[in-house]
Amino acid sequence: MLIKSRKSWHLTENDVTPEHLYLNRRAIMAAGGAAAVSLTAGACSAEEAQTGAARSGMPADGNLTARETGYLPPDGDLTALDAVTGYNNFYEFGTSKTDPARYADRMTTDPWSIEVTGHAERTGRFGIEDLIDFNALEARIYRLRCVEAWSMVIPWIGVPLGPILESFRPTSDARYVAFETYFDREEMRIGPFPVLDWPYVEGLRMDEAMNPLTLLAVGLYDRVLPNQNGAPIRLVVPWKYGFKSIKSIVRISFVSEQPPTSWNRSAPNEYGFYSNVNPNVDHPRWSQASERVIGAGPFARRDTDMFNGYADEVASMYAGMDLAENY
Ligand SMILES: Nc1nc2c(c(=O)[nH]1)N[C@H]1C(S)=C(S)[C@@H](COP(=O)(O)O)O[C@H]1N2
Ligand SMILES: [Mo]
Repeated sequence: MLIKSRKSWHLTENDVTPEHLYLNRRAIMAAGGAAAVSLTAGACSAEEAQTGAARSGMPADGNLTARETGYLPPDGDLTALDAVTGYNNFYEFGTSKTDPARYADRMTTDPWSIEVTGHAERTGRFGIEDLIDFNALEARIYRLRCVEAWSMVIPWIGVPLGPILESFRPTSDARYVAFETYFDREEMRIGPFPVLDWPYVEGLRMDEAMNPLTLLAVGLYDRVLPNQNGAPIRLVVPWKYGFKSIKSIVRISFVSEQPPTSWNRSAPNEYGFYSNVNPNVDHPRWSQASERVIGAGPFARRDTDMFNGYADEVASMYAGMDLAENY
């Protein structure tokens, strides 16, 4: 697949951050087009990663190797790593954008398991190492568009959610998939006045969950996910507002009715179940027509794209639906 050139690929000798190693890899991919490369400095081989693996199945050194499949480059530069990991929404650790980077380290992420329940033939508790093949990860650049009208372009590493859901053999009663975030009052910063009801929950219609764009991410920028970005495993649903991309998942349930979602519960007139990015449907308190580009200076903005730029891949799922009604 051709990759658009980005000015941030022009590297200097001083560029030694993971971010630049990542960009360097992109430049090499663009030039040579190798199928699978590990260019993270010090990345170990698959065997080494296996033997050095912690209980979670994650490579002990935190470096991930991913194939360049299903890679969808949005227009615009990658958001710098320090913005991706320093400007976050993870309300369990506080409501300020810098709280997650300061406090999410307290969260225990190893070992990690996900409980699978509901309308499926295969249910139970699965270790992350049983769900994710760390030797078959994909790298995908997606734009994350927050409902608060800002966006970032993030190189994610993960696996498509669909085949994982299939492996549980959902029955015909499974019409939606519900997700739940880890919750621990000691490790998280839960104040006396609940901003949201905990644990954080989200949901997708079955076809949305199975859409090839829907990613279960375990890393970004060639590294395992930092806690503030939803370690060790989070959803990325690129055509929906960021809050649908639930972090630190501990439960997946196959359900027959549309499941409750945390933001919809807290303000149903502001946050719907679908929450597809739509520049034509304003939030009751602000416009969704454009967005702030995080990490590109205080005035950098761009027009918001329908379905966040992924209309070709997802618009057909909503054919015939009134998107102002089903926001
Ligand atoms: N558990 C949980 N998941 C969450 C959130 C949260 O507060 N708690 N915030 C959401 C919102 S509003 C956004 S915009 C994205 C932000 O992801 P990022 O910090 O990795 O950029 O995470 C989403 N997932
Ligand atoms: Mo968000």
